[in-house]
Amino acid sequence: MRIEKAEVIVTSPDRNFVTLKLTTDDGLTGLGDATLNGRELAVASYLSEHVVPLLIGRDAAQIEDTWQFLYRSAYWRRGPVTMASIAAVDMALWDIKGKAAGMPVYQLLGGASRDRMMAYGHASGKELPELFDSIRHHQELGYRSIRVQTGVPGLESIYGIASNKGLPGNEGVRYDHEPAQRGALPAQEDWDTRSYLRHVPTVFEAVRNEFGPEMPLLHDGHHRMTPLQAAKLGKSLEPYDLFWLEDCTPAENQEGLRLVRQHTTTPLAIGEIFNTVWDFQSLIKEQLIDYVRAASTHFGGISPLKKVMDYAAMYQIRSGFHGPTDISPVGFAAQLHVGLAIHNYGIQEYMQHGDKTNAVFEQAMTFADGYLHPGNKPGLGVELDTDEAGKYPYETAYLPYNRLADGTVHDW
Ligand code: GCO
Ligand code: MG
Repeated sequence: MRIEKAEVIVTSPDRNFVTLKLTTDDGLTGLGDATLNGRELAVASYLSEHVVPLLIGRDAAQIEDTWQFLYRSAYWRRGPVTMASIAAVDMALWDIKGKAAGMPVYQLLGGASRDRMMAYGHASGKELPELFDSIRHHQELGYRSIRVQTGVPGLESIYGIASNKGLPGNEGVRYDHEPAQRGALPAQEDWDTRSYLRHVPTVFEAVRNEFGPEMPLLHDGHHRMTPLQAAKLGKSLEPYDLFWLEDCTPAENQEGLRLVRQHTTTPLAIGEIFNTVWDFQSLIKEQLIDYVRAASTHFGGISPLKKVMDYAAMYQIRSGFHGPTDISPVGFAAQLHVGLAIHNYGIQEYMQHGDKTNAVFEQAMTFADGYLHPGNKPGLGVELDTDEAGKYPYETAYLPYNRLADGTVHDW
């Protein structure tokens, strides 16, 4: 079974997606997600200029060998563009292997370790009443676990709030198509860590008073704090029993997590911008985190995701894979198959794609009562409608960025 054709498809139904489609000489097709939010065309070009020529004629059954070949032969290792490209190839080959075997990919990874997978959704509101409405709305959609983000007094526009902007029809309720905004330049948001640190505990107190102690609540710090500030936030949130505090620091400074860990028992999740198993090496070995936030798409695909989770299992660290809408339905399916198969599944972020995206990508995945399942179709269970995809050419879109009150650029 040889790879005969490799196509890179860029489409922008609700947002930009980069998809790799491989076809074998016996007519099987496989899909892989290579979407890198705000830098999509760099990955599309890396794939078409440098990877596609290497794939033609290769044995489609050799997933591990192809991964190692693309990783090691490039010499220049890691980085989001390279790893998203390798991820797309890896996923597409798993998809083909599943179809060849007549089995969903999770069967090839060891079979299901559970019946269904708990998901969490994104509730947000600039003020408490909007936030409470958003939490109720998510409960009505079936979510049992909910991420909570709010505005901060004095700050006009910040990460994670649906009421900042939003597509027509989705304002104030969903954050699904955010945060990348179509347009020639990135939007500027503002930030003040001290105001944030004062405000967030009052929000969680209000949410617990309104919704009770039971519901798992999550929060994303989005890389903005120093280790000391993150330690302080973790401590001040302890009374509200968070499921996790995510990306409390930028995490390039991995030693900083030791300080956070020594000061708080709030569980920590990190890794959505990590690209390889090695980025997690010391964080897992030193037990500085509780959840692995990698996404199959930015982490080199299904193969390394399974490996990092097996390593994490030795330290009782669980999965919390990155599942925003900038992971395409293909990348999302890939990590659902991993999540169903591993023993140390934790939770899956699920923001829900828009209708146009769902028309481009036909999906076997299901979401019911707050739980996900990848479905039982052979392979990943996702097919791409090329006619639909062709209706939506690439549109320039950038993620926002932050400035402090004095004009300094800050982590977004
Ligand atoms: C999350 C993430 C996203 C990112 C987005 C950037 O926890 O889901 O932080 O909201 O900001 O994926 O492209
Ligand atoms: Mg995040």
